[in-house]
Amino acid sequence: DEERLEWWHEAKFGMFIHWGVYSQWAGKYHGHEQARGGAEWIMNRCKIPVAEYQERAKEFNPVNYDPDAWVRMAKDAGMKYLVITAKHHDGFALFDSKASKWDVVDATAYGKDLLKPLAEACKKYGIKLGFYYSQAQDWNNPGGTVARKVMKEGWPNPDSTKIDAYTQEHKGHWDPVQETATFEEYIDQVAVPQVREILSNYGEISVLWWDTPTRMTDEAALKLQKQLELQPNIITNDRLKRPNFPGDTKTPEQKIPDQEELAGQNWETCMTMNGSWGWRDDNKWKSTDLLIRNLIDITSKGGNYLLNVGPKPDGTFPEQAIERLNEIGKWMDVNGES
Ligand code: JFZ
Repeated sequence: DEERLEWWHEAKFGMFIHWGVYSQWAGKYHGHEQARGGAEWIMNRCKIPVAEYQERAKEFNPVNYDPDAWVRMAKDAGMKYLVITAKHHDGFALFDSKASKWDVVDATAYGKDLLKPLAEACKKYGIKLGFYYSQAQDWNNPGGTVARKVMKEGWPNPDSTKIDAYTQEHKGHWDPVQETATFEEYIDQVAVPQVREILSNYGEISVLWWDTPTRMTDEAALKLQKQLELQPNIITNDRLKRPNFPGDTKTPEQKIPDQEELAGQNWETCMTMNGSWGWRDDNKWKSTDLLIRNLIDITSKGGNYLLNVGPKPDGTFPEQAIERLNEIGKWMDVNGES
């Protein structure tokens, strides 16, 4: 088991990529600036109807997508692995899926698998590839869950005029279409087949990064975990279902633990470069100096640093991200190991 994690410990530094059709909205809905949370949450935060969200996705056309350039930027910054959102909470698959029409091939103008050429580029440059998959929370494929925290009493969603009796009565859902299947049907007909697809069609997959185990059952978690056999050396995090599916790695988010806190464990701090995982231009960009200090702090404590980039809808990295990656690379040339 320790052998399986050897490359991961040596890697220390990786790139997280949050990309999907939410990048089209960039944190704005009908001129309204999303008030809370990352831009990848816009559909939920602003309670965008399923039909409207999917209508706009038809225009998604990242003609400037150059995965070769993405991977080179990661490599030049000293990163050794990359984890991309194969499917985030909006349920949109960046890959060609037979299990749902809500994928890049069937639902967008682009019409081509986005993960295939990325997998090829990773292989070419010797960068390990991982997939993030939102297993429970899915706002478009019927039967997927919705995080309940948005509807807690005393914490109304400032973005929405629709956090009302309807969402209260419908476990956080805001569109009737979302509940036209059961969670079990969603797991069997969408999540399990899709996890099989991403673990079968893209060569070696080194990481499966689960997220938000909202209303997961043991039964569903077991079914999903079973699929990991398709990639015997894969490493997974602790977000499949808590607390009885611990996975291999702990995932402190946006924070660096104290020396003692996670001593002796495998952990990875994931962090944004600005105030959002998905693309949004805000004035919260962290300085390169801070990013490098974080890297030093984390790795000196034995952790990994998974630093996020949120690409734009045309397929390019934000200039602010490119600038920071370049500067980190320059620092690596002097101070990195290899
Ligand atoms: C989740 C997602 O909802 C978010 O969009 C992003 O993908 C991020 C990496 O993961 O958000 C979380 C998950 C866990 C915690 C906080 C935000 N947490 O444990 O504090």
